[in-house]
Amino acid sequence: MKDPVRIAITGGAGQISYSLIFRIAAGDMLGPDQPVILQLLEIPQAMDALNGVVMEVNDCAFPLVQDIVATDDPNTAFKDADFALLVGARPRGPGMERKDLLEANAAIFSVQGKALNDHASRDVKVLVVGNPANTNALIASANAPDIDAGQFTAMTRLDHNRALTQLAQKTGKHVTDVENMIIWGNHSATQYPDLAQCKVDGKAAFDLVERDWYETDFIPTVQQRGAAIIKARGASSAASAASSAIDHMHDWALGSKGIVSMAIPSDGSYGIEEGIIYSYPVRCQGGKYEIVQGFELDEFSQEKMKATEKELREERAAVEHLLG
Ligand code: NAX
Repeated sequence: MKDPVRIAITGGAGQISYSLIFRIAAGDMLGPDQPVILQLLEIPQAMDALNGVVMEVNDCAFPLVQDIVATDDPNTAFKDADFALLVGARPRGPGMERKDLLEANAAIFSVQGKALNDHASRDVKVLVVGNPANTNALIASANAPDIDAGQFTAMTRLDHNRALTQLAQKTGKHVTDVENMIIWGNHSATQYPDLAQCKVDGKAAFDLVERDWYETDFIPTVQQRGAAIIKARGASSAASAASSAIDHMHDWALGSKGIVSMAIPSDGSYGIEEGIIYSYPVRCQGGKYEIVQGFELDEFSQEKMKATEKELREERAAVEHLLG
């Protein structure tokens, strides 16, 4: 049996974690031969609820779970963490402006960035799920100068998976027949789900779907899917978000089958400004991701990519004073 790895999860009593923790414990993220130690973080007011979750994990008698830590102290939660899934965040309250939301979360993610810097494994893989995810990841990274910035990522895999299904259903094929799906930019309504490089069963997606469907149906459906789930379910995406977080970490740690979307620090690729966390097409191998280069971008794509880049630059400007 392998040595256990330490997995920190914040927002452990929240709705995403109610699926995420159990699937990680079952081995879905790192495989059926990888024991885990779960290190769960909550705010003090939610510790009773978190302890209830711990009781349930214990009641599952998962063979892979070696230990569970439940705490309201980020320094304890991130101690020696090999993986950190930052799910807990401050939701938008009544009357809260976008700027207030950014600031409230910036406060949380700067504290967590420092705690990761001081206590986590130097190789920790960080995934930020809590919104605004891209900018929260930037803040955490800015507060963790001793950890390589490339180890801070944000989640656009849910958008990627949503896009796969939309295209597969439209073309009467299966998600596994779709290659080269790309989500560019921010995990927000400005994201750009791009079909220009996509193939379904080896055929160019643009030969199979109409341009009009792409522009007026596919793109807005993927961009607005979160709101559609809230409308239908009365609560935001939870199990699907957890599943995508598992896909993101699984592929990063163990390798991706093809191209997947990850929000990562921009290195200037595709003309995107450095210093923001931007979703790119990547391939993962040997515990590392690499941006897939060389895609040709038409004017339509470039415009959409710039629009979502602009939003990320504005988000960064709103929290600049917290970036250290
Ligand atoms: P919940 O409100 O159910 O749970 C969040 C939990 O985080 C709560 O239990 C809360 O007490 C805890 N929390 C708040 N501040 C904390 C802190 N400083 N330290 C530790 N825990 C803290 O939200 P849930 O539905 O689980 O969603 C969590 C986050 O994911 C939200 O920000 C949400 O917007 C975001 N999402 C991101 C997605 C993505 O694709 N990137 C999709 C799904 C989801 O909307």
